[in-house]
Amino acid sequence: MRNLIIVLSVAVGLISCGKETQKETVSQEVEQQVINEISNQIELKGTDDMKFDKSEFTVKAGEEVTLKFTNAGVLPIETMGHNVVVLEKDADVKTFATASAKAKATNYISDLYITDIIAQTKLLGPGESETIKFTLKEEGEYTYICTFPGHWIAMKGVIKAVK
Ligand SMILES: [Cu+2]
Repeated sequence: MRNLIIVLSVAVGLISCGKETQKETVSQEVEQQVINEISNQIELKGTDDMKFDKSEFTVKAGEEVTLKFTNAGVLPIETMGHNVVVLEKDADVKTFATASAKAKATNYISDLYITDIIAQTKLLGPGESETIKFTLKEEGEYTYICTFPGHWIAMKGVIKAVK
């Protein structure tokens, strides 16, 4: 899907010659990397600039999702570790993230709000990957974050589950 968006961007660039605004709109979509296509196979990367490479996915509700997460950075886990935690629809993301940021002994997952968690990876260091599987039973929007201290505000995205 990402490739398709880039191809479209080039095509618009060629046709619009001089219509700068149109070109800019399309390139912003590439930056955000919102995945509109429905697929239960998800690949996500975390980077040294404290970002996920994708901010939105759409999956089928009630069917198993496979999420492969990679820490694509080079900085050490102690200063730039990343994880992915998928939260329940009704979770208070800020409360969960704030508590988890203090839970160093349990790899930044607070045991106070364990029921908010649908799925999680381990805290990963540079070059590490982990694949997790989970099912989003109901339709709706599920937030995912990285719980390493200070990361969740920037490292946050949404998985939309549809029927
Ligand atoms: Cu992180």
